[in-house]
Amino acid sequence: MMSAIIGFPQNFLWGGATAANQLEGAYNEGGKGLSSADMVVYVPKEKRTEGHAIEITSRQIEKILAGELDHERFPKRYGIDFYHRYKEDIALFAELGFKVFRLSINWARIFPNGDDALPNEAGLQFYDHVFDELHKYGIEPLVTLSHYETPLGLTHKYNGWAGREAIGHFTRYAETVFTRYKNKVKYWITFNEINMMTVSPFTAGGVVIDRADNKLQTIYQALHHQFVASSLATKLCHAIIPGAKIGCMLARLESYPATCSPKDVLKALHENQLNLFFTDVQARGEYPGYMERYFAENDIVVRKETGDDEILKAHTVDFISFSYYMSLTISADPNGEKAEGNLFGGVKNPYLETSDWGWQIDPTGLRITLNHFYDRYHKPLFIVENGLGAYDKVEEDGSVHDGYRIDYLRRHIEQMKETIADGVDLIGYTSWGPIDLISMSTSEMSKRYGFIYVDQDDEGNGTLKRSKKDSFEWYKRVIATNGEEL
Ligand code: BGP
Repeated sequence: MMSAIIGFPQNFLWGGATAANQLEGAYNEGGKGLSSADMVVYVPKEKRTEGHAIEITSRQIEKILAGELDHERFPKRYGIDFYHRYKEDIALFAELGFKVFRLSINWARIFPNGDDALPNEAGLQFYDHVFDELHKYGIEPLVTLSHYETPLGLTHKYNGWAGREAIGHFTRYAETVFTRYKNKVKYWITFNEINMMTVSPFTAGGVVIDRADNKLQTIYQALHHQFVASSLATKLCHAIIPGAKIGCMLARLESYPATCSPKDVLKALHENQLNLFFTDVQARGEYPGYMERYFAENDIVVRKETGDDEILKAHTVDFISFSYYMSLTISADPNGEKAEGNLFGGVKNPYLETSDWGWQIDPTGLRITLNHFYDRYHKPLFIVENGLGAYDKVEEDGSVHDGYRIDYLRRHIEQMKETIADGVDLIGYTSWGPIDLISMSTSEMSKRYGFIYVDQDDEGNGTLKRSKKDSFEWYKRVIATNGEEL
C-alpha cells in the first residue's frame, strides 16, 4: 500500500507577514511622500458607521491637506515604528526561527509622488538595510510591491488606479526595486488582496470613488489596470532576477451554500466565481467567460488596449498566494440572518464560532480552499496571511496568555498538514502580524495578531516596548519541529 506524504516538506517557508503602512511609521521621514494609507483617520468604535475607516471622500482628502483635520489621529502614519526599530524586531523574528518574512515596500518611499523623475535614494537604502538585516539571520524576504498604499500624487493626477497612467508609473517602480534588490529578494508578490478593490477602492488603489460616475465600472477598470501592471511586473521580475518567483495575492473567501437548495448552491457558485475571477486572470492569463454576463448585467465595459490580452496571457504568476481568515456562507434568501462583522458579508454559519470582531473561524475551510485552488490552477500555493485578531490582556508580570491564538493557529496548521497529505503543493505559511501592528480595517491597535506584544493603545499611547506572548514559544517550537509539534 502506498503511504501518503505526511508532514511539511523540509524547505517549507515558515514565517510572518506585515505591510509597511501598518508597521513602519515615519510617514514623513527619509524623503517619503504621502500615500493613501496616510489619509486614514482613526474613528473610535462607538462613532463608527459601516465602512467608515476604509473609504475616503474627496472632501476628506481636501480637509486633511488643508490641515483642517490636524486634531485627528492617523495611526497608519505611525505604525509601530518599525522604521526605527527594525533591528530589534528582526532579531525577534530570527529567534522565532523564521525562514521567511513578508513585508511590503512603501511605493511612496521610493517614488514620493508616484511619478518623480528619479527614485528617492534614502527610501531605497532603508529597504537595503532591512533586507541585509534579514539575511544576517538567514531569513528570506517575501516582498509585496503594493500593499494598500498608493502615492497620493497619483490619486490627485489620475484618481489612482482608475487612470491607465498608473500602469507606467508602477512598472517603473517595480523595475527600480527589482534592479536594486535583485541579489537580496527572490520572492515577490505584486498586489496584496487584489480583490479588495471591490470593497475599498481607496485602500486597494488610491481611487476616490465619489469621483466616479459608475462605481462598478471604475472599480473593474482600475482592476484591469492592476492586472496588466501585475503581468508587466512579472515579466520584468523574470527578466531582471533569474530564478525569482513572483505571485498574485487574493483575499480568498470560500463560499458555502447556506442549504442544499439548488438556489443557494448556485448563488454560492456565483460568489465563488466573483472571488476567483482575480486569480483566474492572473494564473490562467485570461478573463473568464462568466464575467461577461456579470459585466453586461452591471453596465461595465472594461476598456482594454490592443495587446493587453496578450500581456495577461504571456506573463502569468509563478505561485498563488492568499489570505485566509474566514469562510462565507451564502443564501439566496434575502432575509437570511446576516453574519455581522464578516468583511465580505454573507449569512451566519451556525457551525462556526466567531472572533471578537465577528469573523467566522473555519480551519476546515482552509483545507477546502487549498484543495480547490490546487485543482483549479495546479500552481504552488502560499498562505501569506492567516491569524486571529484578538484583545490581549497583559498580566501584572507583563506576560500575555494567548492560548486562544495558539488554538486558532494550531487548528489551521493541522489542516495545512492534511492538505499536504491530500497532495497539494503548499510552499509556505506566513501568519499575519507576527508582531502587533495597526489594523487594516479599523486602524485599531487593540486588534492584535502578534506573537510579540507591542505596548501601544488605540489612542497611540504607550512605550512601544516589545515583549513575548505565550504564543511566541509555541510558534518557535512549531517552526523548529517543522510543524510536527503543534
Ligand atoms: C488583510 C490585509 C492586512 C491585514 C489583515 C487583517 O486583509 O492584507 O493588511 O491587516 O487583513 O485585517 P485587520 O487588520 O483588519 O484585522
